[in-house]
Amino acid sequence: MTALFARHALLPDGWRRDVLLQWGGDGRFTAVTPDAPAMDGSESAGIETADYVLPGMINLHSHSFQRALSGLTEIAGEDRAKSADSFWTWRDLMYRFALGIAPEQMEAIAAQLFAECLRHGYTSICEFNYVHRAPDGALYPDVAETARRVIAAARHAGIGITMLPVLYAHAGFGGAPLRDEQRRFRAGPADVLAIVAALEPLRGPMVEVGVAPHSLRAASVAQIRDLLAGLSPERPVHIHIAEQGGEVQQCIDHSGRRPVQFLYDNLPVDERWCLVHATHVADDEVAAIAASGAVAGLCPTTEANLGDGLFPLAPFLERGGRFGIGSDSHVSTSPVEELRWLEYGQRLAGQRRNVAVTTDERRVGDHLWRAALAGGAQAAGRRVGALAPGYAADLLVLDEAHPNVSAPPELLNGFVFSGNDNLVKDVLAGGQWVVRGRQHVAQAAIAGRFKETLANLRELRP
Ligand code: NGQ
Ligand code: ZN
Repeated sequence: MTALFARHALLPDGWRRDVLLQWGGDGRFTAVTPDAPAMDGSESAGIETADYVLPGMINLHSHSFQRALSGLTEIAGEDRAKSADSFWTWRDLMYRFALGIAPEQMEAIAAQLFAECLRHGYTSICEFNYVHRAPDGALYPDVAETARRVIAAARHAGIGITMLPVLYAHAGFGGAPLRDEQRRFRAGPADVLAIVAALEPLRGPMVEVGVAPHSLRAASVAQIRDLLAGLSPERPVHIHIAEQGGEVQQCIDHSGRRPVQFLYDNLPVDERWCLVHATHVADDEVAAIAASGAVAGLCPTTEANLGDGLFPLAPFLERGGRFGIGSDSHVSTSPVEELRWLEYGQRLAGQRRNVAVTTDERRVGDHLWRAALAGGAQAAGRRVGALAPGYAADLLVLDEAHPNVSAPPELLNGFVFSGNDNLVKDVLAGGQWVVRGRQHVAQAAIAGRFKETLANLRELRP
């Protein structure tokens, strides 16, 4: 099957009727034709039909190994002082876990994560990969060992991936040496470029490779410059930018500037950049990000889980800012939940309704889905996020029989804001059906390996 007839499909110019979608063996759409002749009896013509079809979502921020920790850090420490449990205490637990995982375990965890992401409507992922070294801190014989494992998991599950090997050199601003428990993360500009070079043969329609300076805490401006000097100019660059109040203060103490200001003062930030957790931003920083065309990488469920704070979405959208969503620590693997939290956080903080809209698009669900597709595609650096010729053949078929699925223009608002059932029935990624009838096609094998891996990792878990 290399074609699908959709009675309703979300194309770049909006909802269209009777769309014939065709793709080739390279996993890209070859033709997308609205108002195609009715396909009654199409089954006999060998063409499958669907009622409601939309582009698959891009998950622009993932640390896949953290999927094995989700749900396990929700226990308060014995010290009940006001700030005893924080992002930083969570990070200590996460570090302890990261120290003990073997590469094949990373692969098993990532495969489970990616299958879940696909079932919920993500067809692309950006992996911010920083566990590079062996538990004793030595390089693996293959510098790209862990990156390769995560890419293998993506291939197995059938999700498109942008691998972002991480530059990680310091424990804090001003070049503080790494802590012992960060020894697996160590990678300078030359190490990251060696990983990028090793992964070069894996690039293709389903795999892209960019880079990620971990944060302004973990990478100096000089190191980021060296990294960029060695990389083709079109490759994506992601960075954690201003997630916690504490790191904003450390940046000010170190440089006299807030993180986004410091970044823009020192580096040429443009459309290839994705600023992950641009949570704590002043008005001039909101304006700078929007004007630069960089994507704000928002991860609302993780940011809520870790007590980060709220990104000022309304002023950012007013300035034409671009954003996408990521599941980061994977406490949720649903784009619906991510988008819902994004909007609801703004409503709660502002005591108002219907924030993520524009004058042209007043339906919140529609604006959220379409804006996150565009921003996510830009951050992924792959031709994804549109049902259009030349783009990856990634699409979702929603369950037409479900009471929460109604015809456009209601469809996306119902999908994003109504109920908790997963409305994604079938998923095509890179021209392959990877989810059928809500089941991932390799679910039993992937889940079996994941459970076995978790059992083996039991003593490492908090
Ligand atoms: C990470 N996660 O790299 O996994 C980070 C925590 C840090 C989030 N920021 C570590 N959510 O920022 O130092
Ligand atoms: Zn992150």
